[in-house]
Order: sequence, then structure tokens, then C-alpha cells
Amino acid sequence: MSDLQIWRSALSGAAAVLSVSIFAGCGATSATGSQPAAAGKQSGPAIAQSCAGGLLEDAEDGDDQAGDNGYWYSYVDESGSKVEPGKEFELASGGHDSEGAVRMQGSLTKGEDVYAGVGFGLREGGSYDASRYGALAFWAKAGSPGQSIRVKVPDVNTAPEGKKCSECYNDFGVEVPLKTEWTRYVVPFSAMKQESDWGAPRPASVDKSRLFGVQFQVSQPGSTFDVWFDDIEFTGCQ
Ligand SMILES: [Ca+2]
Repeated sequence: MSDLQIWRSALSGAAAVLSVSIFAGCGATSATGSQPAAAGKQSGPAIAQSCAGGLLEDAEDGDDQAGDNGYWYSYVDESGSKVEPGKEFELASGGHDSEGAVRMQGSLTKGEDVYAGVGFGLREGGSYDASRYGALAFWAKAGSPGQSIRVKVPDVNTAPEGKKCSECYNDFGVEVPLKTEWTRYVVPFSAMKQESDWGAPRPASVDKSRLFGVQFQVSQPGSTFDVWFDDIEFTGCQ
């Protein structure tokens, strides 16, 4: 199954897939919160709706703190792969209809377990309750065709901070093929899965009431990557 097929199937139907293209480029990021998803029944467009207070990071204040949340960081395997920004996390100039964004660049070595990523924490010293939201949305673009990222949300069962995992870091997420122009992507929590065949525990679904952060990760061996992120938000208020 290709990444694109995973994305399509994970979005639970053609309507949700359609919403991605409908919302792409239409500037639907203004926070209104006026059309929350119907309780217990989320359609694609409904989960794409921005929510008042849902914006996590627009990368406009020039610092390495994600909005009022935790600080940005990068991480990389110990196989020789490289990622920028490094320990000094600086934002990039040129965002989605704005001045600033997060840009992740680097290269992965050839090997079985290579990866690099960027992410930020949601709450210092604790977890964040995202129960009232239906999805994570963000704008992204790739510097060249054919790149994809795995967007994932460390939660109480997969993050070491949750004190539950014996084999951590297999966070719930979705692989997203990226376009080379700024595009908005909407990832329902219900579409997020763990990677197969590793990690403990392996619960049925993400625990969105106890999230620790948001991460964007690449893992294709032998690849170079150049990906941008902006306007990261929780959407689909319930
Ligand atoms: Ca921005």
C-alpha cells in the first residue's frame, strides 16, 4: 500500500480526502469556531474547521517556543543522519502567507532504523487534554517532489513522560505525502495509527485527552529532506 493510499484510507472515506483538497489554498485558517462538528459524527469539512483557541503555532514571534506551548526541538538517529535546526532551534523566514515558519532540512543515512524529526511539547510538566478537538491540521510544503512526513502525537501510552510505555516512541500518527506548494493538511485523530510490529503498549487508539506533543518525522533511508511547517492547530471542535 502506498503512502498516498494509506493517507486516503486513513481519512475514512472520499469526503475527508476531498476536504483536504477543498481546504488546500482557500485560506481556511481563520479561527471562527462557529461551525463545530456535529457531536459524534465528524465529516471531513467539519473536522477541518478552525477552532477558537486551537492554534498551536504560527511561527511569527521569532522565538523557539511554539505559541504558548513548549519549545521546539529536533531529534535524529545515531546512525549518522543529519538534521537542521540543531540544538539552537531557529525559525525560518517565509511562511504560509506570513513571515515565519519551521523548516527542517537534512539527510538520512542508509540503514534499517533511520529517522529525523522536529517537534514541540504541549504543556510543561504534564499532558494536554485535546478531547474537544477532532483533528490536527497544519500547513506544509516540501522543497522538492516526492517527500513525505509522518505527523504524530506522543501520548500517555507512547511517550516516556506518560510512564506507561516499556517500548516507547511508537506514537500514533499518519504518513502524509507533501506537495511542493503550501498546502493545508487535516489529520483526524481517528486516522492516527501506530507503526506496525513494535512498541508497547499498543492500545486501540490515541489518547487525545493526554497528549504530550506534536512531531513531524522523516524516515526514508538514504533520502534528503527539506520540509516546511506553519499554522499548526487543533481543529474540529466538539
Ligand atoms: Ca507563519
